[in-house]
Amino acid sequence: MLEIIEDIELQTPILIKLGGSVITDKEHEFKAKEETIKRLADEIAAAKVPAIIIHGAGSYGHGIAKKYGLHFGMKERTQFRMFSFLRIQMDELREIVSQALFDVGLNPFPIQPSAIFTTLNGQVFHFEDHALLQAIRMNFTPVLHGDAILDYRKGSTIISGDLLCEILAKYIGPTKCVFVTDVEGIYTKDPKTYPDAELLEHLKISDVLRLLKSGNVGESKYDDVTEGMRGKLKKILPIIDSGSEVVVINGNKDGALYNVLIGAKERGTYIYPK
Ligand code: ATP
Ligand code: IP8
Repeated sequence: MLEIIEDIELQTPILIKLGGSVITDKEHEFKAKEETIKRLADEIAAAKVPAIIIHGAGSYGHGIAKKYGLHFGMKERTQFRMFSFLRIQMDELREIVSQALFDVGLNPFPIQPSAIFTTLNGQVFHFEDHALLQAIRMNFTPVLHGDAILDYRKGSTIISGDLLCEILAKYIGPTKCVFVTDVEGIYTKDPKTYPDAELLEHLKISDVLRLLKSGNVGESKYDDVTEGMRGKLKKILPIIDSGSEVVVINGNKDGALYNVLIGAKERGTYIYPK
């Protein structure tokens, strides 16, 4: 008879959101940036911290979701077909990320979010958490991602990796949540459009609320059904509320993720609970 492993002390993992803007080429549909993914995997392994990896969709998901309105729901035959197609693409991207983590010696536990979450009118209705919790207890590195989800009322919805960070932060209470994107953090306005935009290195909740009101934090220029950096900021508020520190950094910069994971100095936006 096997001993049941369920009473191991839970080591609080750090949540790492690998943005679709870093791990995929947003100029070309279904193109992963495999070298960047390998380097980020290397940095995660080198930091030797327990982590949950949540990745975005980038060019594997936002284009199809937008074209077929899968974030609004499903009524037509083509949409059902495209829902399946999008799900397969996300499985493929998750496999690339998981394989990279495996190759650097970690033990990834890939999880398909659409198999453990359902929604009702876009709100999470059901979350089957047992395998995820057990994977954390057993020191696996869970890998989840933004996904196309079955919705009891609308047929389908899209949940972002950022929303998964919010849900898991409330659930697990990580000390830190790191958002890895293609810019160095949150700026006074979109740095890709405005060269005079300034990086905001330290933010409090009141600053985040002010930024959201200002309308200066938006989407990238590419297809995006989850509100881009603005959507991220909205999810960051409840994450901060749950007591976790939030950091936004540039994943295209060598060593930035490693530095943040080990608590070394790194350029980025730091948002604190107090
Ligand atoms: P995905 O949603 O595919 O996972 P991601 O999480 O990596 O992607 P995006 O949603 O692409 O990130 O958001 C990052 C983009 O947000 C940047 O490339 C930038 O152009 C845009 N952006 C808009 N406003 C701001 C701002 N005020 N500060 C920083 N970035 C901004
Ligand atoms: O890239 C979106 O997740 P995100 C998921 O984290 C899909 O916003 C399938 C578009």
